[in-house]
Amino acid sequence: STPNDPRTPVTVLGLGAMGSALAGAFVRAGHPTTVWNRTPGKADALVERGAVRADTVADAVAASPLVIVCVLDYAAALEILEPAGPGLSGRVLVNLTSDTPERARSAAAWAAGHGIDYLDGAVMVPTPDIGTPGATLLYSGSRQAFETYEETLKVLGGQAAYLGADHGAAAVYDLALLGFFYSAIAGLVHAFALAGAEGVAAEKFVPFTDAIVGILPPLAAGWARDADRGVFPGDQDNIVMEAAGIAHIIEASVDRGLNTEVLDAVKGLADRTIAAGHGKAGFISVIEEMRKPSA
Ligand code: FVH
Repeated sequence: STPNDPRTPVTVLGLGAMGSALAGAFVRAGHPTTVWNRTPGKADALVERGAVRADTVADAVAASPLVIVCVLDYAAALEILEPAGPGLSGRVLVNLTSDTPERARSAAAWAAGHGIDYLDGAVMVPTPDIGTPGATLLYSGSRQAFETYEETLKVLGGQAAYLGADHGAAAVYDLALLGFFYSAIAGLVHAFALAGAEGVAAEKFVPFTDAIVGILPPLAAGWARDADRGVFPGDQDNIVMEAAGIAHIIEASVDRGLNTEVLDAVKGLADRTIAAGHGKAGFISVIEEMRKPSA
């Protein structure tokens, strides 16, 4: 088969929740799929569906021109890949493990030293979304590898975005987006706790969160423009007003014996921004504090 043939053989190393979903999508799409995992039993369900279990990493790598790795972190990925380095030479390696941009760049240097065409990547969706047209996966590094296997990679998620030749770029986007995600879900859990402290069940409360979630897309687009320009108009929201609002949430939380660590951090950023003389600016102006190391 040619690289652009939808039946390109694919190898998946790592069969945790995400690796299994990735391999499952390839099997479903009709790709000859070879799988390997440190704990071999995790391949059983995939083998029943048509995947081929490799006994060793070397056998797994030898089976396909395109090798995907998705494990806990880059230390685990390199532990798996290093002994297989010579066998990977001349193949395309796509690393869908999450880690730091620095580790992505050093993995790229390792791959270059072994003649491996290396594409770094990040999965931006949960496992049930893998294999759907709307699923976003980010890639950076070898343009040739991306263009050669773009159609095959779209089996994993229809929104396959190539972010450029810097192998660290996908990890930068990944960590920035995950930082946003974790901060937001911590706020959501606090909201459940606060409503719950007054006997409001989370399931009764949750439909109202749509009002907040719906604000975010236009707000993000406008703030992105402000952040890039370094201009923070406070005509629609000003940070003195917002700091007062955050203080009310903290006070009500303390009164109910709830944890306020997440909101304390937000209030600290707002207070330092006001102290720096930006009280009339909008909330996006806290970006100046975000750009400094933590106190
Ligand atoms: N699951 C998700 O929803 C998220 C979505 C966004 C992207 N992440 C990233 O994907 C990577 C893998 O995550 P995962 O969900 O598959 O993780 P686990 O289910 O915990 O499986 C971990 C696999 O890693 C293997 N492993 C760990 N350490 C080693 C090692 N030293 N040597 C070899 N393999 C290792 C582990 O093997 P085993 O324990 O089954 O033998 C699993 O295959 C991750 O970067 C997420 O951030 C997923």
